[in-house]
Amino acid sequence: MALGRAFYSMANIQALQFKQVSRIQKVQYCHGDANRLHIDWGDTLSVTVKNSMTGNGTGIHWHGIRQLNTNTMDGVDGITECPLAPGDTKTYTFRCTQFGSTWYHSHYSAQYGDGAFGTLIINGPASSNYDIDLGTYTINDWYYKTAFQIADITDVNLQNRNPPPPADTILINGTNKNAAGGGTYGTVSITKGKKYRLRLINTSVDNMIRVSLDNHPFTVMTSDLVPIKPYTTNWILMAIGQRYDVVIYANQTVGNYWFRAEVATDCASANNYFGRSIFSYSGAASGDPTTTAATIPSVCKDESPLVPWVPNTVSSSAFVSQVGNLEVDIDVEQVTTNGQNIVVWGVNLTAIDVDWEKPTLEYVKTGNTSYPTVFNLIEIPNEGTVSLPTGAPNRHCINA
Ligand SMILES: [Cu+2]
Repeated sequence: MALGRAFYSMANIQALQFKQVSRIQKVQYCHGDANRLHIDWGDTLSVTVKNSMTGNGTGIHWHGIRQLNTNTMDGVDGITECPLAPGDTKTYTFRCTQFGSTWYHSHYSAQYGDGAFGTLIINGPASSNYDIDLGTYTINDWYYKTAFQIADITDVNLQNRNPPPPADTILINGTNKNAAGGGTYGTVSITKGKKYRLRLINTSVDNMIRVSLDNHPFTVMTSDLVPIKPYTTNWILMAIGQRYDVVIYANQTVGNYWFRAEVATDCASANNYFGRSIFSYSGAASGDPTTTAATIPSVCKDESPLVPWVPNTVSSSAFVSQVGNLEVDIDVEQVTTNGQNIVVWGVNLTAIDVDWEKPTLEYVKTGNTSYPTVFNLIEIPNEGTVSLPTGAPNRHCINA
């Protein structure tokens, strides 16, 4: 659906229908452009999701969105809700108290790896000036097998202490040419002299990815949903789920320039191919770019300096007084099913095993404190911040 200004209201009603079109078109789970949602900072977003699949549950998680007092809208199957059965609908309603760029995705098993995701822009102040907003620009790994097939292969690999299989290619804004020359490069039209805001999001399943636009350094202005003091870089390293908004100054010779997405092998990621798209100045002749890449970094480390535009100093004394160790690791459990051991993410030496029919939040709502051990609840003494480390591989499992 086309989202016009009329949709920006306190009763912002938008509809998404999840229907698997076909394997090849799996990024079109959400029809047309309806998967790009826009709203203003402070407004209440209301999205009705219909599960039109016939053999899968679903649920939509709003990545990075604070659900203060709206926990039931968090969309995490088995934790805050039961999966939507085929034919079910649910309306997610919450207030957007943050602003910037983010995404939403299915939180039903590995389903988002088949393309069940979209992007969300919450309009608000910016810490760097620009003329034109190009909107969201997703970067993701892509497998020719289904996400559920890849999840099974990954389980077997991990049992043998091997990494997940490499992805087959990288999609930029949902498209790329493959190694055999099939497919299409995405093209972004720009005009010399203008400054463009581009909202980069890594929606991968298992790949950390670096991106760059030849001859055009990025001025980085937000990290996730936090405006930062702008800094300039040729390449940005994006972990799974991360968002960086950048400004690109179209001040180069009129022509066509490669936008590059390269898997970060130094971050234990693996992909059989690479991503390319084209930024084309108005007035440029058509044709593939012949530009050269800036030197690519090879050390797996966070972007820096990430300095928030508005510092928010929080006392760490309460945190320090409660801090404890929480072991997070991949374990091969000595539980055998069909002749194979089970590979699990262990948090505090226990794997989580949710019950689709009895989400954790239901226990809270009914005051039932007899949580099964496999729910892996970790009690914290007081309300407040909990910080968990993340590691490789399958990082999004814990990031969510
Ligand atoms: Cu997420």
